[in-house]
Amino acid sequence: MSHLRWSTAGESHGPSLLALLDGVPAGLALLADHIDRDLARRQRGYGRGGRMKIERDAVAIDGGVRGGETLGSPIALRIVNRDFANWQGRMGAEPFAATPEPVSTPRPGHADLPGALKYDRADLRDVLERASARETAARVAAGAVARRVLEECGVAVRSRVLSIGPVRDGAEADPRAWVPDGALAHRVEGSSLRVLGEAAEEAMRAEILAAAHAGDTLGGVIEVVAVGVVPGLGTYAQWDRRLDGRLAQAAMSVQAIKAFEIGEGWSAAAARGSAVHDAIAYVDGAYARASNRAGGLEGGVTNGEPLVLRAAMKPISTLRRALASVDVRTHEAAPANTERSDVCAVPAAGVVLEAMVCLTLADALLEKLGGDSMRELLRNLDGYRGQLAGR
Ligand code: EPS
Repeated sequence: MSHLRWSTAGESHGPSLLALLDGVPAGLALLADHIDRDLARRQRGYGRGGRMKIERDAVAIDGGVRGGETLGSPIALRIVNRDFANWQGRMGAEPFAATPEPVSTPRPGHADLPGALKYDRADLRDVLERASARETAARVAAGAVARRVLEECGVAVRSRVLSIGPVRDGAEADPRAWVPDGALAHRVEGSSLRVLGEAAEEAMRAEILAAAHAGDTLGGVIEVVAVGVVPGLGTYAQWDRRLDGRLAQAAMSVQAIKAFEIGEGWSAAAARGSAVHDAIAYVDGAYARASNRAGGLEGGVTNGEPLVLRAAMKPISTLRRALASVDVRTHEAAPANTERSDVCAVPAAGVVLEAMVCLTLADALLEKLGGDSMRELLRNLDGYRGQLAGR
């Protein structure tokens, strides 16, 4: 069972989005501002649509925190959807005075059709409101709490965009050089697309503009890095406790993520073992690796090297120049529904992936070290570090 349990609720144009987190130790300094910072990071990025001009995501902490410190009780987070005001009579829990015009032409690639079949809904809005990536705001809020736990334990999690459509950022960066707070991290945070290379950023912006003019959308690849992770999180002892599998589920559960790799992942499959595995040395009383092609995980267990994870996002499935579809009322051919949407949300997905990695790592850390309070968790971490020092 997870040590950090959490879930979200809420529809994209409903009154609010909610997150409930259970298992956060008591005594963690936590302010709404810690959470709002990540909510703001998620809203930025060149290529977002009109909705982000409406929303100004800010959290209300409705439970589990008193006077700026967590209590050890469930933490309840709420983000108001400002757009709800524009959806009166069409969204909300009360019966409607007049039946809203239904959405009846499913978008290829979205949950519209399979969701309507599964839940027996005639109006596809009943599906798309929850399947929408608006839900990721609640994940990011929950992830910001997990990030606070990790920060106290010396772990930093960051992301950068590696490619948008066919445009790749060739800038190489050792995770230790840009995480947590070096000049490179500032460059990524200041970039309109969360990329390192400035030339690549220009080319990516041009690509997004061209896709927008064509009524089309773009995906891309994101790298997430975690530094300061102790060895020994996760275990090879049982399949569902392996940290590689847990990270893969966390990443793959993010809307529009279609592929995931750890370390060299895909390219390792084409190389020989001698060029893939990271030779082990012992330097100044500690184990050391000259390379980190494993991405910080061996046997489903962290090995003390930075975690290096990559995820691929498909192009958003709401296209202004709609793809062919079928009206579910008549079965006649009809262009797919065209909700207002983003052209490219890859930078935002990077912030969401950070949140998912924070939640997964905080869970694994609490599994390893326990702790009802932060004092207990940090004492246990210290003890474990002491134990490792002699090895
Ligand atoms: C989304 C559609 C758009 C995006 C939305 C995700 O929303 P709307 O239909 O209201 O314009 O803006 O993303 C967000 C609202 C967000 O906060 O990220 C979709 O269909 O997934």
